[in-house]
This record gives sequence, structure tokens and C-alpha cells, in this order.
Amino acid sequence: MSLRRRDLFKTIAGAGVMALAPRVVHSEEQFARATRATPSPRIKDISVIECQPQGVRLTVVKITTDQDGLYGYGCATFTQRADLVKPAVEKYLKPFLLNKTTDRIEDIWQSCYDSSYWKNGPVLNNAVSGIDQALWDIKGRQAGMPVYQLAGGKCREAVDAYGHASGAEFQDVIESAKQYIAQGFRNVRVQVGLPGMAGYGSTHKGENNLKALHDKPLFEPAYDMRRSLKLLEICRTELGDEIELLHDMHERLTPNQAVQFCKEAEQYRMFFLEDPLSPEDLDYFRQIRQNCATPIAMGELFNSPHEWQPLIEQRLIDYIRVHVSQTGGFSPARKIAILAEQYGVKTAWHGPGDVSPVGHMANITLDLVSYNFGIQEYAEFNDRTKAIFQGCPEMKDGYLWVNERPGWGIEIDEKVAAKSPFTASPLNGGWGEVRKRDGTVIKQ
Ligand code: GCO
Ligand code: MG
Repeated sequence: MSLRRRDLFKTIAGAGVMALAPRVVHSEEQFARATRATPSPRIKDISVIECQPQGVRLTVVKITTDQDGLYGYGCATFTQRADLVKPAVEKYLKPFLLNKTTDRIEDIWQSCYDSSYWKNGPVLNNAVSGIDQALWDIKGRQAGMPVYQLAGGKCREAVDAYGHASGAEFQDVIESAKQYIAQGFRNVRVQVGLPGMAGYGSTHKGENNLKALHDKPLFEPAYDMRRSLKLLEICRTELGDEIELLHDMHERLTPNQAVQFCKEAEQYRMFFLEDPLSPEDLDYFRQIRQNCATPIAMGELFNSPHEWQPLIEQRLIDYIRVHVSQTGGFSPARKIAILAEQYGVKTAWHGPGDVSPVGHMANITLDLVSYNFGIQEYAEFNDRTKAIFQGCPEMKDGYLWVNERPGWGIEIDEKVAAKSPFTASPLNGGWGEVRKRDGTVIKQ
């Protein structure tokens, strides 16, 4: 037996791989038989499952292999442009991948990412994410292990999460927060409505005195800034010191207002302030840092390494919170987590309703295996979602628990999914515009 061959033989027989091929290999002959008996699975089909059980469009990619009953699911949800992700998968990635082995996840990720020449856009990244996560699901199913085991195992028992407290008036937000606290949550994101305006995270149907020069949804950033700061003051007083407060600024203020907001908010000792700036204004993070120590979370709109790398490496943020499928899936997100760990930055993956339960399981897997986990955003699954995606992560006392079944642990009932198709909407699931009173369109 040659040296190389002997080393390989030892590896196959080693404890780590035993779980993948639960056969004890004693001789070269047995080795040959074992490897013959377990050929690499090959990609036989790639399909796209679309559904809308909870108001937002969800997209999941399914990879079927040539091995009986071996398949996997990956989240590819980009709800505002959902109809574009499906052809990106079916017309481009599917012909590129058919008959390739499912064994080589990293190689497939790199070659898919590169195959469009132009890259790092939301549609293509989501399509690649669907493939990447489906391959991790398949590998977990082959191993008979949840994906968190393949990524090194748990750093913690369960995942500390935050709920979305909201309301039209300050007291409504306090009541909503108290409901989360009563369920065991230690962390709440608080958002208050703006009378007669289209604020983010909360609605308020009331009137205001502003005369708008248009009939579109209205928003005035300066007013939002003052009302949201008041909310934080009230929450800190009424919810007490033991509760962690979070707030999503949703890139709605001007860069200078964002600096003011973060500076003023410092006194309320928040868990974090989220997305104070838009990706176009990243250089202003330095000004925020120079003015205050409010913890900053950023990144759900990021698609490219050129966006997250400098912020992490220059320690300009405290939490990186990308939308995992927007960055291309579990594989790149794991690399982001590891990069961030080196710089003392924690994770807070984007986890709203427009992430499928498969994607939430990928988030929770990253939360469990990353030492530098910070917090997880939590969105409740309704019964229709749970009927489609069997095995959704469970929430208990403010902690999210991973499903312990192999892969992501989720089975999709496609017949039930077909009963919740994308609903017709004038903008086809896209967002409309929000404008200041003079008619200027603003970021939302
Ligand atoms: C959040 C987000 C979401 C996004 C939504 C866009 O932090 O939860 O900002 O609510 O607005 O995911 O589709
Ligand atoms: Mg957000």
C-alpha cells in the first residue's frame, strides 16, 4: 500500500469520518468495497418552490440527487423581486449544475458565483444561496446529522432572540414589549408609529398637520428622529434596566441625523441601534464612532464583501447582520462570522418574515456554531407556514431551539405550499415609494 493510499485508508477509518460512513474498514479490500458501495450523489434535478403563507413571498430551492430519497432545501428568498430568482436558478444554475456531484459544496459555490462573470447582486446571490444551503442540507442528511454538527457543533444550548414590539403610541409599544417579556424574552426591538406617516416597523393611522405636495406615503426624517428618541427614553424608564433595547433605524435618516441619533441614544444603554446609515453612506460610521459608544448593528442590505469587510476590519460596527441568502448562503455567511470573530464583532443575522424557515434554520445553525454570536432576530411562524415547512425552529422563553433532525431538519409539503401561491399585487411583491412632504423620495 503506497503512503498516500495508507493515509487515505487511515482517514476513512478515523472516528470523524466513521459517522459519515458508519462502516468499520479493516482491510484494503473492505476499503475498496466501502467506497464502491457509496458513490457520490449527483444532481439529478433542481426545482424552485414558491409560496406566500404569511404575506411575504418565500422562495426555496430543492436539489434532488440520483440517490433514492436524498435531496435538500435552500433559502433563496428575495421577496421584493421574487419572480427574478426562479429563472436565475432554473435557466442558469440548473443547466450548469446537472450531473455534478453534491459532495463539493465550496467548489460549487465558487463556480456558481463566478459563472455570471458580474456578481454580488441580490438576485444572483439568492439563487446561489438556494443551491449552497440545499447542498449543506444534503450533506447533513447523508451524515445523519444536523448541519451544526458538520460545522463543529454547538457553542451554546439555544439562541437568545429579540422580538418586535411595536405600536401606534408610546404606551402601545410598552404593552407590546411587556407581552414579549411575559413570554420570557430578555430583548425587545421597539418601534413607534408616526401619526399620519409611513414610519418603519409600526403603523399609525392618525392625522398630522403636514401638508404634503403629493398623495404617496409620507415620511419626515427629523420628526422620526425626535419621536424615536422619546420612545427610547420612555422604554428605558418603563421597562427597567434588565431589558435589552434594540431599535431599527432602517436607513431613514440623513447621515448627520444618524450621527445625532446614535449620540443621543447613548444614554439609554441599548443592546444595539440597527442600520443607522444606508450602504451608500458607510463612511459616516467613523463619525458615529467618534461621537459615541452606542453599539451599532449593520448589514441586512449588504450583498458584497466590499461592504462588510471594511466595517468589520476597521471595527466600525459591533454586530454584523447580513441577510444570509443575500450574501450567497451558509458558506459565505460562515466566513463572515469567522472574519468578524477575529475583530471582536458579533453576529446578528437578519431574521424577519421574509426569510423562509429553511433560511431561519441556517441562521440558527450559524448562531449555535459561532463563538461570536450576538443575538438573533425572531419572526413568528404562523400555522400555514408550519404546515408547509415541517420542523420549523421552536421558540421557548425567548430562546430559539434548533431542530435536531439531519440537515436543516425541515421537510416541505409541496402540495400544501401550492395552496399558498404568490398573491397578485400591483407591484408584484415590490415596494412602492415613500416621500417627504415636498415630494422627495427617501430610502425606506
Ligand atoms: C428587519 C428588517 C426587515 C426588512 C424586510 C425587508 O430588521 O427586520 O429591516 O423588516 O424591512 O426584511 O423585506
Ligand atoms: Mg432591519
